[in-house]
Amino acid sequence: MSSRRDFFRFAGIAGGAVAAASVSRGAMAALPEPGFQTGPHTMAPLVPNSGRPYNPVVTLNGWTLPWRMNQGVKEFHLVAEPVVREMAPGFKAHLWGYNGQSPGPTIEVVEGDRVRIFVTNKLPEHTSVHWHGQRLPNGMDGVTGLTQPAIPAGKTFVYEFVARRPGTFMYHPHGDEMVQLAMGMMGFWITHPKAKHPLIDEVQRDFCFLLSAYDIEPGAATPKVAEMTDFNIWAWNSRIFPGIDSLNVRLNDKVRIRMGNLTMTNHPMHLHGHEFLITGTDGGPTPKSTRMYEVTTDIAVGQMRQVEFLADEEGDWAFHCHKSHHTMNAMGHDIPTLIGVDHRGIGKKINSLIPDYMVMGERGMGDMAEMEMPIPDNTIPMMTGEGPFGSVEMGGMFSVVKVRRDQKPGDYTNPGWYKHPEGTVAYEYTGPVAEPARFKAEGGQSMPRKNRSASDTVVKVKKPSSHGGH
Ligand SMILES: [Cu+2]
Repeated sequence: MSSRRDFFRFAGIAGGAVAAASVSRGAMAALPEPGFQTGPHTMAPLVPNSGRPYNPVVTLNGWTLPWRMNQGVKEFHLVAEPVVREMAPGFKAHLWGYNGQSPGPTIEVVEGDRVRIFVTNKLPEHTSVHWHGQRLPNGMDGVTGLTQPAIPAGKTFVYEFVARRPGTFMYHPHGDEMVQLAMGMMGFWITHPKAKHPLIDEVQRDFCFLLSAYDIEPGAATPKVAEMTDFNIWAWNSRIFPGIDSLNVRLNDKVRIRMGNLTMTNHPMHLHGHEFLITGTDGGPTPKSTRMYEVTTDIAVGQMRQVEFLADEEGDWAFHCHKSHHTMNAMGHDIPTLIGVDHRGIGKKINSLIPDYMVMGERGMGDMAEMEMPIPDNTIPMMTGEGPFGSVEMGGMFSVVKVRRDQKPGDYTNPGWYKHPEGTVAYEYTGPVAEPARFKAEGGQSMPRKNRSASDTVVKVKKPSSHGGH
């Protein structure tokens, strides 16, 4: 966590040559100054200093856009532009985003606020902004061609509406969507309740992030935008583990996590060590009668979900997408399963022909996290992250909820690794190991086969081979 000041640069829009060409100097002076962010760090919550009060959220590896009040209207300024996003240390992607980063800044408002958003387009092509999930006048819905003309490159458009219902929302372009979403154009929107709401509890920590996916070839920096299914970068707020900050909370805090899915597949989000309730969906807060305790919730494409739990177990709790390929970083997928194959000697022979060749996967692929393979520049290893007990062997959509007794209220700094009390960590057994008794008699089927084949068929599992749906 860094102070907001470190990463903010407030830039007068009049300095931007592209924007200046489209709006007169006098009009420019009337625009709210857009805040910009240059780093991928989780910024401290932006406590409102004007307008109605609320408890601000913390955007994981992101930030909240400042606003100005103009005669009772909350004014924001979004600048759509090419950005460089550090997705993890050592891996930078050339994306499109808003105000210096992808995703764009989180917009936080209060139910009933009249909101005016200036959108300046500094992209090489037209765009628009759709306010995903909001009730608003049709002409403010941001669908290029249907509800408005596209915002041409270099121009500034204005959106204005009242944030009518509290909840968790997103924003993204609705014009050349395939390209612009694949390039990282998206942001979070939160409408806080204007008063105590029977279905919205007070929480001590309120986090949010967007699920996004990219197809970036190892060694490249720009996503392939025509990809439909074969993504290789699975990100939270355009960050991948170990580049995703931990969610640091105090023991017995009530914690809310808001997520939105702008990838092209669903993500079953799974929290260790606690059970959560789904307290919000696309339609806002959920009726209490619908709430069930879960440890995994699936978020479909285009959906928002908010979950809440009492962080009453100390420790470092994994929090991740449960599709195991989504907790991996870029890798080649056209590899056969080699588990159980005896490679002795083969590697040496191939090395005499191809010096960098490594035999991989004969005992599973966990070793790969520790191998020092030659990889192209600007490529992150497919799974990594050094924990207190070795490699975490994860990548992609993975982070850690750190629950600590001595975390101060309102302190979001990383407390470091959990110090497990003596005798509470799984350990190696070194005594004698007896062969376990196994059931040997035939049977157990509800419908026994009439004629058994002479020999048993043993099926071998093949993983992971080439597959398109990753
Ligand atoms: Cu996933």
